[in-house]
Amino acid sequence: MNMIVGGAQIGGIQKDEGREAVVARMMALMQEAHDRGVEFLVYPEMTLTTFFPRFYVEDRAEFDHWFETEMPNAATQPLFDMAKGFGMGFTFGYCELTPEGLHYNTSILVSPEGEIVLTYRKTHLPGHAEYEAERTHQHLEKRYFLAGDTGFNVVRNQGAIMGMAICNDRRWPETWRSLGLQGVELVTIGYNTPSQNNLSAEEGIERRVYHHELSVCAGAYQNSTYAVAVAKCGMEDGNHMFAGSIIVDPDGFVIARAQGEGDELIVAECDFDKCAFGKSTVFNFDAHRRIEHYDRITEQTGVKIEV
Ligand code: CDT
Repeated sequence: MNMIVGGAQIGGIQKDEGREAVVARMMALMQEAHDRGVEFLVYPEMTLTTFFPRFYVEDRAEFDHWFETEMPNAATQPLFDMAKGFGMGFTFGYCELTPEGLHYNTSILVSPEGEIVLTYRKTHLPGHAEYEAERTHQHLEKRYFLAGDTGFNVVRNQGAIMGMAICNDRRWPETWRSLGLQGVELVTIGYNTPSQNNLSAEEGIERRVYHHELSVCAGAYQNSTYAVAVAKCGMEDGNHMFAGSIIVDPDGFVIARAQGEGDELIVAECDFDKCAFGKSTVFNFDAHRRIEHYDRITEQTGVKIEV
């Protein structure tokens, strides 16, 4: 079964840029995607706002304006309407504030009929919760978000088994295997990755981009699935985030790659029948996994050295 899949990379969003302006950019990419035959489109993590966890506020309620209390809402309804008109499925990330007052870094998957058919709340939150004066850059996701409560689920959408992960999740094999064990055929990943956000002078942008690509290619190969990883990138409020949006096939090869750091569409035709080869041979989980040796994966969080 073939599907033309797109990744809508979004260039930097500045602090003062309103949701309507961002949605207009998303719709321009959706129009281009439709013109190129895209049937399912992937947008980044936190698509609607600047990547505000780089900023510290003592009273976190001052940042509630970055969060959405309903979805779709007035700003995003035109995007939902456009997709429905095109018969296109899509996914994007945003900051969710629930009626119970809980804050999540969330991604939704929307069917071509305009229904939200899967919601995912980010599991692996990088960074820290308090201001750290010794850092050159703050990364305060643990201050502004709760760890997600959904776990990694899949949905059958447009004939393919789809699942979502968000940014830092892509670096963890547990993410991929949780989806792989449900037969996933397309993993979507939105990300915002600062080019500099820790104290290590050695870790340049090339190494960061390599680690991103390595993680996505390995995850796709080891679970025999397509993956679409899409950046929000470029300069945001004087801070750089790398681009590097890619579509990867079940062999772990990059089949589409963004060229720049701005708004840009990448497109690839995915043949989901190709997922079956890896899933039935070297990664035939039923035949080859040895769960009797995997207890540590779920019983232990950090490293314990006992020798
Ligand atoms: N948004 C997000 O999760 N970013 C993190 C930055 C970690 S610093 C290497 C990421 O894993 O890309």
